[in-house]
Amino acid sequence: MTETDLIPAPLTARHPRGSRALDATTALDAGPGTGGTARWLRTVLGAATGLPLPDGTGPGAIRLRISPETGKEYGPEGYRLSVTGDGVLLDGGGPAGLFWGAQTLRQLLGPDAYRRAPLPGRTWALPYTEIADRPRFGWRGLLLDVSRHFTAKDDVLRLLDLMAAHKLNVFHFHLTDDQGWRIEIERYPRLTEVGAWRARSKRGHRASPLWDETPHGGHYTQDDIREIVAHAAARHITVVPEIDLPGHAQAAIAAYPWLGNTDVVDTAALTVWDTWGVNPNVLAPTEEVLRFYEGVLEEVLELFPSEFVHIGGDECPKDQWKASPAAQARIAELGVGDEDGLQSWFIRHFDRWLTARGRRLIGWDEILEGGLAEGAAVSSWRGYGGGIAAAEAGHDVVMCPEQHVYLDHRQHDGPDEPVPIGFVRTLEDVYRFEPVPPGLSEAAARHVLGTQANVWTEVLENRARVDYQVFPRLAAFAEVAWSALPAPDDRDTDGFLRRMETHYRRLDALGVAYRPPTGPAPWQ
Ligand code: TNX
Repeated sequence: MTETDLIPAPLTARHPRGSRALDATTALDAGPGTGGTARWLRTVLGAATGLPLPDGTGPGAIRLRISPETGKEYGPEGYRLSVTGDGVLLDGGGPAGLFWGAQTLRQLLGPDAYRRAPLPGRTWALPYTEIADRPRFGWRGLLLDVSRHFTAKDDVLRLLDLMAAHKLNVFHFHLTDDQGWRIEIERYPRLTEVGAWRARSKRGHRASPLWDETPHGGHYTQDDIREIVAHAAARHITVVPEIDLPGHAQAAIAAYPWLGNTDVVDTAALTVWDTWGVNPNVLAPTEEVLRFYEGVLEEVLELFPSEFVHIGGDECPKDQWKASPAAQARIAELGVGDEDGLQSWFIRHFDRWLTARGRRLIGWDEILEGGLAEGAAVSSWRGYGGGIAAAEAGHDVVMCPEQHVYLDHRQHDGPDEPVPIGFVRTLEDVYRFEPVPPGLSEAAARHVLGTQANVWTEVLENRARVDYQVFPRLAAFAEVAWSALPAPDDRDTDGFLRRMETHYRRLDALGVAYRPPTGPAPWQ
């Protein structure tokens, strides 16, 4: 085990023999534009090491710089880190690159640098290092579904810290679904008063359909959201909010029954859904529904500065629209042909609406049905197919095929796996995931913004279970998203697993309840 077992692996790294001690006199020499990373180093590394890292210059200081030369060569997210007998220089291509470099510096200090208080008598040293690094993809994402099971705000903030430690930079926040609406919308208070609660809980443990009569729910106030977005921004993570429509909307319909297809279902009798699966209760295709969601999105845009806004678009069964005279009349009136056209009409509307406000729409690959809206980007989840079609048509895509990077799916085929759902994807499988499928034309490959791991929480009812499913696989995913790995068959899986031995010690220090390589403990 050695501190130089970096994950994700940097582009180039050399470690000459020797190391440089850090102590209470070690200063931070923070050049222009480096204040954010200096603050992070003092707070987070300061807590772990007990080192005050005062302001100062001189040969003993850790120099933080933003340099145009590094930016030119390695991009704004790239960095160079040099630790020699002469000093420590961390040089970012931009503020983000500098911050990712600080993550590498933390790894080099050893697993104890991930604790929240210093161990007595512990001394600190950085191994001599020459690193140049940059990410392969600009979109290195993680989706968390906070609808199926609510995640407390503190746990969201912790997950953002864990993402930063793995150099991931997009947090896809799945805020609404049939089973719960999780974001306060001031003009529609019932969305959270009613839509954030369901009467029963379904426990995911060992995927048994075990119900209890405990109400489940919770939501984030707008101030909670501001805090989450700011915490993410300080870690160079963009939060992409998702407001799912026109399917996955039963929580909203339960709060405001007129949003549903009232001519075919008694939507006033609907409650927040307490079952998993694809829900038949979808939005009615009316102007009033569009206005309602514009109102929601106006507040969402105020809270989230991200370029992309996710509007879902997945798994919208068309049966109610087929049965509804009102929906059929709309199809005729709008001249959209059929139910797929109606779905596409929803998405196109919000594509134009977001574009007019300087934002971009992203949706699940079902938004290809009935024709892709002009400016839309696609999250390709049902395999690569949707992403390939969209990229070849010149649309940006994020590759997150469920067969490879759905972290709610089981990570072993053993009988004692606590969450035995979906495809079996081991740590090694995730390490061999390739976001850009072979055969994609060069022009289309440029539209692959990156990749994303998705954590759906139907069967993940608490933090321990989320930790178990997400880790250690997120470490493999992070390396796939960041590092310049060869084609899957040529990847050094053994070398990665060897480096993981050090990484497990980091996760231990962080208190992450990952799946142990030896398999689940009986209580898991
Ligand atoms: C499919 S991914 C879904 C989610 C589920 C997930 C479970 C997607 C766009 N839709 O609603 O939670 O499978 O793995």
